[in-house]
Amino acid sequence: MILENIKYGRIRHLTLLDPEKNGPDNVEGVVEFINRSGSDAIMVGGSTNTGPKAVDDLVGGIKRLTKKPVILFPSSPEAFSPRADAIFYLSLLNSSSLKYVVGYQVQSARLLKKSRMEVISVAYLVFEPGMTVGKVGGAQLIGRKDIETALDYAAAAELIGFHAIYMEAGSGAPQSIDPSVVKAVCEDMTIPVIVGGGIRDPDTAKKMLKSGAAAVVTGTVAEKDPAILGNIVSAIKT
Ligand code: 1GP
Repeated sequence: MILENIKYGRIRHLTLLDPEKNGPDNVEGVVEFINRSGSDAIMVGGSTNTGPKAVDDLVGGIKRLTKKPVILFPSSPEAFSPRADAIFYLSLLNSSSLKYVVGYQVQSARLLKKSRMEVISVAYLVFEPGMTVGKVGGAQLIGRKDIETALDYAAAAELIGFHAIYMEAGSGAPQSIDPSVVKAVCEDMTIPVIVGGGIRDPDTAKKMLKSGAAAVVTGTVAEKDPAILGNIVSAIKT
């Protein structure tokens, strides 16, 4: 079970691959780096609407190259592949658009119930600067140091019954969420907290885990500087 593995520290680092930038024909190099780095799982998704073919082709391509679990991180119900091991069933709690809070969940629920995929319900919280997901998702961005608002959302996520929380600053963010916010939220939570967006060096990644995050996500480093990916994963695991 992927959720259990996140909860009990067996999945501590996830690498995000965007189907818009990666396809079955060019993914070999990056998956080789992921395999070598020791990253524990691969998330497939992006902020822009990606069709099922691009997602399924990428999942299939990844599956041929690694045994690591593949988790869908969908921008819409279209971004689905039955070949993935699990899906982050996202509710963007701080979106001003009902579609991202619950509409997409309603559209995909029956299909997911029928599939044999592990469905992990995730309260998705987008912080400043938010980048593309902040804009596309209509997020009322939470300040990167705004502990009180983060605690409000996280407590609501726990009481509503989400399996996990994903707090992120947006892919490509120049700065991650402040570790003080991660610490305050994690101290108050019984469900695992995953952190991503703007994490580009081993020190920041380690700080997130020391602050109580169950796992961190990196995307941009795998595309821009795969060598750093190995350093980040090593730092997390020591
Ligand atoms: C986005 O956290 C991921 O959900 C990846 O962010 O590309 O900034 O690493 P980066």
